[in-house]
Amino acid sequence: MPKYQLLCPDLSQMPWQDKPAGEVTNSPLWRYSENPIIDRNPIPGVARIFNSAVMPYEGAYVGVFRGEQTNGVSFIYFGRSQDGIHWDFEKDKIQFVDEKGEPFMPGYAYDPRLVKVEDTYYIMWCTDFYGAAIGLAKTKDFKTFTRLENPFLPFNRNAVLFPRKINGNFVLLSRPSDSGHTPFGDIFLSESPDLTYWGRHRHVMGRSWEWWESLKIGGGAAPIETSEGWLLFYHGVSGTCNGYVYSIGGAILDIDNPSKVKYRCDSWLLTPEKWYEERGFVGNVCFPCATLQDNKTGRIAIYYGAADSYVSLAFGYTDEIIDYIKEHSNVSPSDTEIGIK
Ligand code: BMA
Repeated sequence: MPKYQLLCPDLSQMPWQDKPAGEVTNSPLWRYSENPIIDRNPIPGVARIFNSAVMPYEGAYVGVFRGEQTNGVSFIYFGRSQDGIHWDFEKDKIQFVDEKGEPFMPGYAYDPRLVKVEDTYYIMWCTDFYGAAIGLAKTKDFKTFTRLENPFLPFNRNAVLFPRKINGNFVLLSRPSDSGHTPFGDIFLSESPDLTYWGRHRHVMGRSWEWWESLKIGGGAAPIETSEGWLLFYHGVSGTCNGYVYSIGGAILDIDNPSKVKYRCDSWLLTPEKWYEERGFVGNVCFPCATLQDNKTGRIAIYYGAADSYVSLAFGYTDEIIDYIKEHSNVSPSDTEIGIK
């Protein structure tokens, strides 16, 4: 019986591989031995798929994938999988329409997240709104993708919805930024009753004194509801003399008031170490965008982009991840306050 409960449906057939015996990993996570699961040139005209999100759907899996075309511009592509590991992609990018059914395509789209709230699936991505901003769309059938109004002014990235309303409102994490490669950044939270009007903005957590996340941080996978709070996998960036290094971090947010951080791991949970993370279009990037989890076993699979070139998988048990975050927790006064000034 797991110590901490995952408040999510069973997903006993989710991708999984046991922890390799006798390996020092310095983390409660371990990598899938067959990584990367999506290699280069996965679709005609698309050079790389990375930073992508998946979801269980009708007994199998669907996903929204960042496909960087051979002209260097990213859009979102739709894929299906029977096992969550081997993916079939649609050849054309997702064609978004507006609420009247008219074409409403972004100029570019990258780093999609996919979250189900009630009976609807939402996609959030970084869109072109006179500069980098948050794009938002919804679908119920993965056939029609209806793009909604952009929730925020530019510049902003790394939006991810919570998988249920909290105190009656939709809640979205985001990371205000600049128009370029953003050498700063904290995670904020905003609420909306209708996904059109957003407010009650709160600071959740900032870059920390820990060197691995001292430059900027950004939301990653949709927060996972557990008996201990919202388990958040996010990315933390270190600015080294050789460029940015993106690692995966972990925190636990208060269940009713998620702008309060209960625990925050002072050490990364996964950092670039394998060839497919260190070497690629942009080396030294582990960028989490989605998880799958099973409440019976407490298993979690993390989907992360590797080196802006591949999609990879890491695994862990909820109990071990939460215990590790608690044992290595270092929360600052700005993490634990309500987040408004
Ligand atoms: C960020 C985003 C991510 C990317 C990362 C590293 O600014 O653009 O898509 O993975 O940089 O290049």
